[in-house]
Amino acid sequence: MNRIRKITGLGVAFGAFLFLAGCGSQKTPGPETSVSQQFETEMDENLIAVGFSQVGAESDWRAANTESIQSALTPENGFYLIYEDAQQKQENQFKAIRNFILQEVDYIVLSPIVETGWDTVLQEAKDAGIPVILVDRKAQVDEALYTCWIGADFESEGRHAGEWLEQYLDAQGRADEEIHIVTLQGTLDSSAQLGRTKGFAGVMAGHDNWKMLEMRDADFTQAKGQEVMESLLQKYDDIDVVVCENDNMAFGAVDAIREFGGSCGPDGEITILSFDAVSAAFGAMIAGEINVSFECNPLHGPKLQEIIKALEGGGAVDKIQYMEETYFDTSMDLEELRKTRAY
Ligand code: GYE
Repeated sequence: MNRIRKITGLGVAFGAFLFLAGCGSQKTPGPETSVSQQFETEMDENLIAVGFSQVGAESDWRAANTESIQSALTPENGFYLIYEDAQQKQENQFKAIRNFILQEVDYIVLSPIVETGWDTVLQEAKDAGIPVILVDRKAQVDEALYTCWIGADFESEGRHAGEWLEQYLDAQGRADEEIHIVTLQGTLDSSAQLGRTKGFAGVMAGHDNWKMLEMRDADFTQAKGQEVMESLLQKYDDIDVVVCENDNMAFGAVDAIREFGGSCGPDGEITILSFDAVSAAFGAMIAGEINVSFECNPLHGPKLQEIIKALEGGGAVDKIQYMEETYFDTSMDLEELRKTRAY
């Protein structure tokens, strides 16, 4: 593949950056070599071009995920990364992928916002001979349309949440009490939403006394989490448990409960279960606002780097690769644990 031709357009943009950076340090490119030519020369020799279509910037988890990938796929590590933020819209991801194909990148990395609707665009990437690596969320397509996927086992996260609640209620002597639950769901049809909902429902099926009052989409954002929780509090006066399918929605739910004059967390009336275990969730647990957060590891960068290097060397990679995960609750030494966390 010709790495000079494919990034010519980008070379101009990057060249402009070099030029500005050069101005700051009093270095300007010589008249005989344009900045874009300098960039092209560098690309030709060393760098693997990767187009990365990210979902958006909806949560702390997403920010940590973007940061991890951007700091792994650097020129120092042998990569030229083209990052596209889809702002939570699948159409923007389609556009980004088609642009990556036009630019003839070496690899496409895609975090699919939802699971469905990818057949056509991924077939286009395949026809162009560009390997696609799925990160974080899955796409329901023929396996031949992507090289591999890395991410979390969302269903097991949901199951662990259900099992945690079982033990928690048991320890409080509430195992046989009628328990009223609401769920703030993540973006509907996203892998994290589907898996967490399914895993929790599996445990719920074994408890006739657990009643799911309502499940509502709050799109993984704090603002939506707050708004949806407000309306649930107006509708039901007997909520015992809120399952928040990510930490940011949990932060919104806590705000709504407080504004409503209610209380939550280990010493409050409403038990809050959450997912991700980002740094701010440790803060919320330490402050006694939420009870537990199930870890979802966003640090995909190093693994992605390893996979691409293996593929470049002609090696095979596992089709499905899960990240290791655990959970954290208020019975633990969260101050100490927080110090060991990278996000
Ligand atoms: O839990 C949430 C983010 O797909 C695992 O997306 C990811 C989820 C994560 O917005 O915070």
